[in-house]
Amino acid sequence: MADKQLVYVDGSFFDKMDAKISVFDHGLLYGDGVFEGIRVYDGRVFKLKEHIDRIFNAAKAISLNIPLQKDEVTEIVLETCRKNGISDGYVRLVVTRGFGDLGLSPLKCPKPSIICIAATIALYPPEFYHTGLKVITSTVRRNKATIIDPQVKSLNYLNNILARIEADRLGAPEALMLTEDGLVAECTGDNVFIIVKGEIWTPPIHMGILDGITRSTVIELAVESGYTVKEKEFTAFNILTSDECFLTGTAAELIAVTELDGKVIGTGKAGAVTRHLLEVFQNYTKTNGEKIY
Ligand code: PXG
Repeated sequence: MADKQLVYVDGSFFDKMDAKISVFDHGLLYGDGVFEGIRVYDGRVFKLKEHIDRIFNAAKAISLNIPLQKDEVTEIVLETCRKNGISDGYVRLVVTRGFGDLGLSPLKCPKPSIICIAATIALYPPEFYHTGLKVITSTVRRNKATIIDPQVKSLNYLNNILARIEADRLGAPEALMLTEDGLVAECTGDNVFIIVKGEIWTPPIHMGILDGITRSTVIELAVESGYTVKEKEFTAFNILTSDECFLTGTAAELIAVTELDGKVIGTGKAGAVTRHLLEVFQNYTKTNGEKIY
């Protein structure tokens, strides 16, 4: 990693302390914008095409016209990694609605802003992958797709932050979020899976969850490895009575959950399927991704 952190903002690279956008940007004033969190492994950007496609879809869903082509945004991500000498780390790509006035209407925001930050990443301590996470269920329900669709990875993350505050207060590393109907949706920054009698279950996207890129990758790898994977609705009861539960996300990769609200899941340790899939996933990350250099 280079000494100085250089941040891309609208066509130029700035020193970390000089990388700024306007206080009139609707990204700040209203959380109006979209973002991606992307992982870099051994000089390759993992699932870059999928992240670029997802941010363009999210932008489209909120009528935000990204003023560049996909290949240009792809190059911004790669160049930001190069400028910062990143071989392993994390990229935050942000598109805001841009400079506007104090009214809500995006009609007053002529030009979206594009920001790209490449940094190192804070990971869970390695022992958590053996002991598993002790997760709590948040009283905050996940946004309904008909109100703010969780498929849009928007700059408005208050729903998740409110759940994370509850987890922090209880000393838990993640919070499980339910739908308004009390079905399992996802965690604040991770998708949820359980193992039931040898089958792998995960909630379907239409329930109102983020279409996680790690989630899709794990489903694909699990099917290739011979597991039966079902996208189906389930409740906290199914988590508590499951053989194993794990979360997937860009930062966490694939990590066991061994307690929910103080109740032990399975053996209370990371289970065999979870450990196997983590190994398969980590092997996959070693050989896949867009080369930076
Ligand atoms: N659900 C939500 C609500 C998320 O925000 C995931 C699931 C997992 O998706 P991916 O595509 O990463 O497999 C996310 C992703 C952070 C951070 O800084 C959060 C995410 C990703 C990277 C970093 O907390 N959330």
